Amino acid sequence: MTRLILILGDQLTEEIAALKRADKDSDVVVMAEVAEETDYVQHHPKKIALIFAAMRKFAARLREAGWDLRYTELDDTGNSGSIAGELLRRAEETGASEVIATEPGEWRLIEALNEAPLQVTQLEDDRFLAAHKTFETWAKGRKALRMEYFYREMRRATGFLMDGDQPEGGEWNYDAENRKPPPDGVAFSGPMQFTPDAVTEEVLALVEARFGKSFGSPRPFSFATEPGQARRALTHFITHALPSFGDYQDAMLDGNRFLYHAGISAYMNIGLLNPMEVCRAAEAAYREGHAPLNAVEGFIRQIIGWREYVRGIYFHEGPDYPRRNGLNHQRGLPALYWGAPTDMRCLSVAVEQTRDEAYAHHIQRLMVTGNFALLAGVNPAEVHDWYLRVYIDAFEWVEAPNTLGMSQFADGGVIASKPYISSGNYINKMSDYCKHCAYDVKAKTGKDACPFNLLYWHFLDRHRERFEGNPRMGNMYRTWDRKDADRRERVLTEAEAFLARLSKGERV
Ligand code: FAD
Ligand code: DLZ
Ligand code: SF4
Repeated sequence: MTRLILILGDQLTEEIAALKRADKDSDVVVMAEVAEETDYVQHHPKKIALIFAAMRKFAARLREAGWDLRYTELDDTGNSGSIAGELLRRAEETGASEVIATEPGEWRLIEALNEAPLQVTQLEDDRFLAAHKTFETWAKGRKALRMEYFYREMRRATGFLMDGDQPEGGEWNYDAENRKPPPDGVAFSGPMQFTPDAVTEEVLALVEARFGKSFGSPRPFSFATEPGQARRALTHFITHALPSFGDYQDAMLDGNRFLYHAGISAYMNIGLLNPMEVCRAAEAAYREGHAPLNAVEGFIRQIIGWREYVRGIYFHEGPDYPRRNGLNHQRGLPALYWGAPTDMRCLSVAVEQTRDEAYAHHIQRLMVTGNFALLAGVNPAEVHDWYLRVYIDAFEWVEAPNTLGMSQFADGGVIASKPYISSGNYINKMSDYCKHCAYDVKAKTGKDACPFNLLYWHFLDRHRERFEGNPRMGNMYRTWDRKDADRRERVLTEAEAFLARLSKGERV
């Protein structure tokens, strides 16, 4: 009996669960470019181009390997516009009534598949190390679900950087060595770039025609669109950047968009790279003496720690997670997030490179765009929508916990034990943005005062009830309370004036 095997645009590997369960002689593989997926948020055009190009090439590889594969292009007549619709169409065409899928990474699509009038089995996505059951077992009975403890379990489970049952070098985490300010020069020219081939060019023309009005442009396009290229990009990173990844992980530079970051998140998220192979390559670099322990431990922690942990949280917390607003923030997203001119250099750099590259590295996302939105009290649903729209690697399972949990504290502290907030001082220490800024990072009040300095105290003051008792924040409140009353009043009044200008859409 023919069954349909569904492969989604972020499941592009021969190792995907549904395909491993399929029978080449009798089953039919279904892949579809559909408006429901391109339009549920207005994705960055580079993301759509990457997914379509990689989908088309994956489909070609499967056909070559002998699969009966039905592929719907976005412009095909008869395209029903949704994944469920395409499954129904292919079911009628082939006589199939059963679908084998791999569980999607967004509740929205899991629910759509559950509601489809077909018998759909959703298999667990075993590209991830922690199965749902593993995460639930770990989470059960814990008061707080902290990444660090989950990460140690993953280290033990994988054996990465283990020396028997002890962590390599005696410590689980070498972050204390990883907070160096930006270097004078960077000896890495960024992720490997690839010239688009005919398949990618065709997709780029389609994306330009259909999504030309979105934030950002599909061209120039230099991403890997097949596994061989993604592996070369990984090797390029391991060879040229991994040794310095740890030292400069938190640094930011005005003229350098990637520093020593890998630029491989999208490849892992859509199936071009397997996360375990990435970690194996990093560990080998350490064992061969090519990269130091602080760099390799930090890198592996991002993947088997943070990446697995945020996915665990997304599924553990349930479909309402993206709608949480624990601090009741209601401000609309400022226009500067869509490129409206701003005098704040850190924000203009982060937003400009986001538009150009569909990429910003972690500290830019967390401590510049995220920090500002949190301090300004922007509605987390709007912040979530922005992050899901603008980054090439954005899928809700990873984007929502990072945005709502880690960055906006909107989940009430499930992920973070305290909000990630900072004044301008932190940005000044970790970047060279302030040197080129119209504001003065040292000024605490007055017309030149860095807005982060005003908003930082405003945030603490307006959320005193919520955070004063937090043991990790007591010092901040003591510092605030030591300032004389006039000074506090002045900071708050200037912060209010700044927020009022922001709300009116004035240039800030
Ligand atoms: P590197 O800095 O080189 O790190 C290596 C790898 O570690 C990454 O490729 C990524 O797979 C993994 N990683 C690192 N940090 C995290 C993290 N916090 N969560 C999950 N994986 C991590 N990552 C996404 O993949 N998709 C998103 O939509 C996304 N949204 C984010 C939103 C916010 C507000 C924040 C603060 C972070 C977000 N991240 C997201 C995490 C992180 O910023 C990106 O994974 C990273 O910047 C990707 O660039 P890179 O490959 O150069 O990473
Ligand atoms: C992101 C995306 C886009 C833009 N387009 C498609 C598509 O046309 N067809 C498809 O199968 N997948 C696409 N995707 C990826 C899905 O949105 C993704 O599988 C879900 O968001 C779950 O992670
Ligand atoms: Fe950003 Fe303030 Fe520094 Fe300007 S002075 S770059 S606004 S932190």
